[in-house]
Amino acid sequence: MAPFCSNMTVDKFLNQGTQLWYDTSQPAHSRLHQAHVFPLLEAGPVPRSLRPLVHSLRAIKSPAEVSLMQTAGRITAQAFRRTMALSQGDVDESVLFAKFDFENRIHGANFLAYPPVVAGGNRANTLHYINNNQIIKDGEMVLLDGGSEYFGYVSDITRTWPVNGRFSPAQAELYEAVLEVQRSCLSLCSPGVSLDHIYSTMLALLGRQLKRLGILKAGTSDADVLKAARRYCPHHVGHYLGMDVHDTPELSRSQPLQPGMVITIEPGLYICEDNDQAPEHFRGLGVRIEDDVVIREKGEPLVLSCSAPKTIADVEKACGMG
Ligand SMILES: [Mn+2]
Repeated sequence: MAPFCSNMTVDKFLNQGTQLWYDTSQPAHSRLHQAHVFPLLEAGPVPRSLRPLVHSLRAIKSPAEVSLMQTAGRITAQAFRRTMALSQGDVDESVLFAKFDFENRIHGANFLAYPPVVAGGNRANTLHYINNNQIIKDGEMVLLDGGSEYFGYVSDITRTWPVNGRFSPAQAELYEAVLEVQRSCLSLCSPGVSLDHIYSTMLALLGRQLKRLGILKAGTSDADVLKAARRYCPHHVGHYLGMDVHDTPELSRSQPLQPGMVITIEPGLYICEDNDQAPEHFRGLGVRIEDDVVIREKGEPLVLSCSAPKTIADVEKACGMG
């Protein structure tokens, strides 16, 4: 600290044309910043934050990092399987929450990566619902968005399933629609494609499904279909994943994906129970399916969450294991 603090040293340092790296927007020590650093910086050139550079380094995972994320994904996928097996008609969200937490930890996760969403019935339509304390009725679905942390790296997976173990025809129809879109989005996960591009594809595909399901009228204009898709899925298709759940936020989602990046793919359709535009049998249903994906140089992306049941047959089978 001492030599750096003298004005002379700073001037000399800056006169050499050296770039000063310092994060003025988020200083590590605010009192030190106020008292000592800020006065020195006022006169000098604008320092640059290292944050964007660190984020672009963090975005590309080494094989060792991928392997930690693979373990996080495997543990959480297994926790989904066991939580599905426990579900039954009329089950408390808190029971599924506790089971999911237990299964992650008992299989080696350090802790849950974030407060999970355990949303039964119409509560699935509240995006960040984390009360997780209501009864899920027989015949309703539960949306569980949860992830674990494994030695600094996280998973972030969502599955939606009927608590009584059998999809009703309407639930199955909506679920298949989201699953089809999710699969198409997964197939786009390759180098050179951006998250924003996958997002616009998702909106177009969801729009087509909304028409097919009769939620939108056949003659709806393309512009209105897109608008409706944004309304029925009011979140992005995914985000970068790594040490944080919403990792490297400095990194734009419009930049092309590169091998070694890890992202989530999580389309959803949410139809509130008070939506009188939608056919009655879909009201109160909300479905999201989320996987964690490693971008690879060639071929298929590596899906870290692939062992979490996803097809209707696999989900119903997992629910029947209890
Ligand atoms: Mn996510």
